[in-house]
Amino acid sequence: TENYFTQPGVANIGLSKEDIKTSFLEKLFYSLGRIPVVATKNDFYTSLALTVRDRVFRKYVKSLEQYVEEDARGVAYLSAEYLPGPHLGNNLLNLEIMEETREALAELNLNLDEILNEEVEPGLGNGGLGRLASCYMDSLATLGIPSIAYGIRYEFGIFKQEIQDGWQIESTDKWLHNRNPWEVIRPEISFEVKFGGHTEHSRDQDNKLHIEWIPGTEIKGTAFDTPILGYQSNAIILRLWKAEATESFDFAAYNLGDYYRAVEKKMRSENITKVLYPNDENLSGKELRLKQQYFFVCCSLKDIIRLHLLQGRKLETLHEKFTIQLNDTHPSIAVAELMRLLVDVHQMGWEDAWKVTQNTFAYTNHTLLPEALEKWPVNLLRNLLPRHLEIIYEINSRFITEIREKDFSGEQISRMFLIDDRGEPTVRMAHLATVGSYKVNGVSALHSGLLQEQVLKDFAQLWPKKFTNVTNGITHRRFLAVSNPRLAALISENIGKDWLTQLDKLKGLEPFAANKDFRSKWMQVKLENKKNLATHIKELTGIEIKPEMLLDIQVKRIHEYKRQHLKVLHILSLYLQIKKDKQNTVPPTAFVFAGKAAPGYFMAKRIIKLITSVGDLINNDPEVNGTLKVIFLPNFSVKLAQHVYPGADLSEQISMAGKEASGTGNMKFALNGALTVGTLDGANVEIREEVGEENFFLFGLTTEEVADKKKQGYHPYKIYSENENLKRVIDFLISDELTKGDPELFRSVYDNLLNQDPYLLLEDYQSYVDQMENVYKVWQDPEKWAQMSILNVANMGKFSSDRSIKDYCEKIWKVGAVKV
Ligand code: DL6
Repeated sequence: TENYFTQPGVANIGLSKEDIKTSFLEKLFYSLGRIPVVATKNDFYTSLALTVRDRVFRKYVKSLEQYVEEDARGVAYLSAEYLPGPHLGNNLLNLEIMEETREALAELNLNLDEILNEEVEPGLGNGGLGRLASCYMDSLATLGIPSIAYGIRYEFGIFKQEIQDGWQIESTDKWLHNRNPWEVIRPEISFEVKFGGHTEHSRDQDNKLHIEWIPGTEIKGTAFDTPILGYQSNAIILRLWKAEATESFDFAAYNLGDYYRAVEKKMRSENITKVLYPNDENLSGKELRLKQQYFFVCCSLKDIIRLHLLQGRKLETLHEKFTIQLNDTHPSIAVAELMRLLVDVHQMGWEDAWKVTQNTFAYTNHTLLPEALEKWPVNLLRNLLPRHLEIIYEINSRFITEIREKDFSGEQISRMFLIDDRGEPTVRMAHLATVGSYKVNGVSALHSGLLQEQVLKDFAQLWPKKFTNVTNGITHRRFLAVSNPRLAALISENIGKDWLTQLDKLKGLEPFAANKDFRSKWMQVKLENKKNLATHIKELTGIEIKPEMLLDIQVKRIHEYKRQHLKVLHILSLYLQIKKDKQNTVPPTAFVFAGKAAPGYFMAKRIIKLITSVGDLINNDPEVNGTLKVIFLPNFSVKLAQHVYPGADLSEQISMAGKEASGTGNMKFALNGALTVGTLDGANVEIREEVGEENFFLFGLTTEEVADKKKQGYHPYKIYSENENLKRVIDFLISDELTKGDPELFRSVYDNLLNQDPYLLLEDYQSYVDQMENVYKVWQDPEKWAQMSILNVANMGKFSSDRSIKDYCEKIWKVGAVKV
């Protein structure tokens, strides 16, 4: 490419202010046919996005050229979810043209921040899992790891959340409404995907078995590519598949009635990539979900094979040139699909194909929650993917033969079966992924340990070396450099800019914690960020808060195990203390919540109503609203998150120990200087280890204590009746003051807590309230708070996604960097 790019007259892709201005106007004139006086804000945004995309593609073609030239081993990352967040700001940072662009636009009387705000983000994920995949793309690109990320181009991403009368109301997310300037369609990269039908077995003259899958329907998957740029470095591609009807049915042969039937069929095919499913609903039996998984896996594997063969290689060496990471259990049908492609389509023998398969895949588990570990009914698989079911049975039978020779009990063997035939027979997809992969990892030290001790215990005994841990990480470039420019600037002024590529350089901040002048600058930055967040809060909810208040924030999906309602119990205890005991020892605090509840998750939606009802009560009560405010920010997204983390003082990470696989919000808060109140769950454990126990507010039972408590028999009612303060709070849930005449409103929450309390809120309540007292004590000593905040940031080096990706490269993938 270099010969091309250095020729005179080649399209201008320079990085100076003048180059950017010229390109921007060219895009406006020639790509959009607009002049400034009639252009909309979206036209300006699109022109700038296209200007930047050219420069990103310039980096991409160079990276690609290098990967091909070096014949490098690469990673294919398969994930059903991505949450990239807005691309524009991040690309400007990574190209290091933020200021040049700001100035170029200013000369045209345009404001960069307003244009950045125009971007609608792709909500192609539910939360942590999809966001993690996006952080990993950033680091893969930055580190120069030859890689390609595959997923689904959902037409409607995660639903839009509005709050009406305190309840969550969902509407569709039309992120493609204004077109998406970042993607490029690749009509030539498309694959047929079969569904249904039956298989036919036959033998040739040499008695070799041939199996043909005669499908019921076929659809087509077409690639849409988005370049993902690393910092000062390479770019990689995010390739998302869109489902389309195949052209194979002959419209001309249809009479009028059949023509409409044919169109209907086309619409049905396209349904496959219409919408993202929420992750915390029971999806077993949701045929469309399985279709989505198979659809994107099939297209991605065919594409990987295409890329492999394109370079003149043999399929037997696939695992030498590619490693495929299964991001959670969602893509695990890939194990059966690769076997099918190798054995049925490419005529490889079973043993050879199995060797390639087992050496190609690696599997990351992201949850221990049984309801989230996929199990597909055998009958559904038989109808939709009949050949895959045969392959799964064959894998199962060979695997069982293998382990029967080992020292396993009958009970262990049946626990390891790929097929669970207690009740309606189902396929345990996590077992398929484990058997078909060369490595299996969890996402924090605690979670990886529990995975090996509980969910995949027998497999860990069988293959101890197969199991490992890679603690999650986040991209500090998006979550500090882009979203918290004030703090980023203060850090760089004092320790230089190396932290952008080596986060452990933040350690250099440690001595500054003792410097009064620095502490004051640090807290001034925080205050400015809090003012910015207060403006957003006012815009989104109409509620005013004073930026000097303690901003105590919990943002994440709403789920009982994450215990947003434990925070509510605490807020109510403070409220009742002020109202009934006329005692006000609480510092002025704004409690901020945000997060979506799965549309079919009754309790989670109730918890949102509980938060907003407590908010209505407190925010409208003049006796307390100078001290307490309760805010629920609607429609949490990456974009909104980028305003929230920089403004937080206190980060709430209060899940019941053993339930949160890792958490990554915990890392984003701490990186932005918030202190954490949390349990020993997920990555909290490692965050506390890094920042020091004296800089972390710990409470609650440990995982072992939770297990013991449950074993002994847990009696929430007893705790309630023995703790007067708690009793008053719980009773308040069904009081007229809160429910405004509808005593049933929170009855389900009340009953659940008193009768089952599966997530031990009552057990952990007192310890939480006590630790919050400690938080308030420290908050009243601003110098100490500032010191702790600085020490938190200084010790966040471990939680960069660059470190995670290096761990994957070393411990799992054995892939090296190819830097441009
Ligand atoms: O690993 C990313 C992220 C973790 O940080 C969260 O703790 C974990 O809950 C999440 N897992 C999922 C899996 N699906 N479900 N449910 O989203 O992964």
